[in-house]
Amino acid sequence: MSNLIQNEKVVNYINGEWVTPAQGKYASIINPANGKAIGEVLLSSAGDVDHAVQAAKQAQKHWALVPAPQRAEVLYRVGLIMKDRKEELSRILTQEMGKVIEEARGEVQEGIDMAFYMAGEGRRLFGNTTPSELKDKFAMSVRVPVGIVGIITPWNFPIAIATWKSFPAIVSGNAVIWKPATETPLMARELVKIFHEAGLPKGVINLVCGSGSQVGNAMVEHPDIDVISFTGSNEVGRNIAGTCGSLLKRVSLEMGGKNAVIVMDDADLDLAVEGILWSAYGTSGQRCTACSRVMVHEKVKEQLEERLLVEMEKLTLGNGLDERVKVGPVINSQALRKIDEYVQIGQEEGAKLLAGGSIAKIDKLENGYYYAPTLFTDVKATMRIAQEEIFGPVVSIIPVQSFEEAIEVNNSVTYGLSSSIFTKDVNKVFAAQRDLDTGIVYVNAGTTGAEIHLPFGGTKGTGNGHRDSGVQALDVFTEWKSVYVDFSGKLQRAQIDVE
Ligand code: UN1
Repeated sequence: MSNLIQNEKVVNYINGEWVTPAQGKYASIINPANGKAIGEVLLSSAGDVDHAVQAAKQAQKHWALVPAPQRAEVLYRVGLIMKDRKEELSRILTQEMGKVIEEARGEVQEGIDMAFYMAGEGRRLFGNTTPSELKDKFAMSVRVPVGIVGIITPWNFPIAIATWKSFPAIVSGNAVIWKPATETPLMARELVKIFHEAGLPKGVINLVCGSGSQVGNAMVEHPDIDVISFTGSNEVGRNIAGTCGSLLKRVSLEMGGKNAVIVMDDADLDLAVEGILWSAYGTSGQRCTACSRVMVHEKVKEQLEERLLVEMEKLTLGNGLDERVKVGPVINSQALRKIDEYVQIGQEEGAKLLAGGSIAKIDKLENGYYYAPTLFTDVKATMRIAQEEIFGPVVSIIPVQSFEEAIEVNNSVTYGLSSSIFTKDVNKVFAAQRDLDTGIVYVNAGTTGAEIHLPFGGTKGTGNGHRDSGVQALDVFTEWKSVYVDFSGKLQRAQIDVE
């Protein structure tokens, strides 16, 4: 295999320059496929965040005055460079995060799509014109940038999620401070290098690497960061929301899911099996949208289980750089332990283990973090394995007796990101899309695979009402300004001079 990464050092990028402190602490970057260090990342402090914010404030004043179509051209060039470098970026992504190369290519493609989509937005950024109550008066509302945007991104989609947030922020005239996950700073560095090459003015994006407790907190608390956009765990998200609430700072949160596939008795079972496997074990179950529950009608339960088990045999586990591998490692040893703990919990709760259920050892890769794709059945909707986000390759089959019960079980969790139903009954299709309490609903497909030009996010504990990607992402990064132009030549008083 060529182009293997080693000895990389990721530092901060502030005001258009890579900043290497004379003294600084670093954390190792580990390839989860074999547990080997491939580089190190700077652990920054609150002072570094402030340095970046000062640079961003200067830059933003000018950037906001660049016409939006010109700002968009930078994103267009970003998209072209990403497209040229797609294979190289995908290989870095697999080595840093572990997802299989085919999925890494898919993730980079999401970023490319987002670049071209948001580049187009530079020629729209639509506002509204609205008739005034008064004669010879023009009324409109326009989007204006919020100012300084803080984005905090996770390791599971280190480039796609960063593009969902930074591209709309940048095209709408903001400057960005970006804290990537400490597990995946190499992808962040690559995206920043691409911005640089595409001609983004200095200070418009600033990368500050480090931990959530240092860098993340400093960003959330910084008085000059106007909005925080975060994707990550529910626990961290709630803390961020608390602080932002007390500071009256705008915050957009995306905090995972407990996503389910419903299989009705009239479903195409082969299709359902494919959909479940792809959404459950793809990315080793480490997508916010991953399928971790299957509500199957009892009439087809046994058939579905049999077919799932046959197909699960074919899921080769291993290093994602190998094109034949279907399931890669999980991110690190803590994740491996957490998944294993949940499997123990499931067994203690009385769920029946049909497949997997253990840490996998793979020849020559014994230090990688592999978990065997795991399937439980006869799970009750109230069990912890059916309620809590595991973020690993573990699926719970919950037998149900009716469509209504399936919907109820789907909606019984605290999360509301994605859901899916396999059925041929058009009435159930329309009822399900209405009644499933999630931000994303799929019919005759798994729970993963959201497209970037639609809003991404969910209900209940998944978020706080904002959306990533789609045109709706602009709402996170812009203020609405209402503008009234009176061309009557006299003072007209609204609500009073209306006769
Ligand atoms: C995530 O796991 O946070 O819909 C993002 C999907 C991908 C994005 C997932 N397009 O599965």
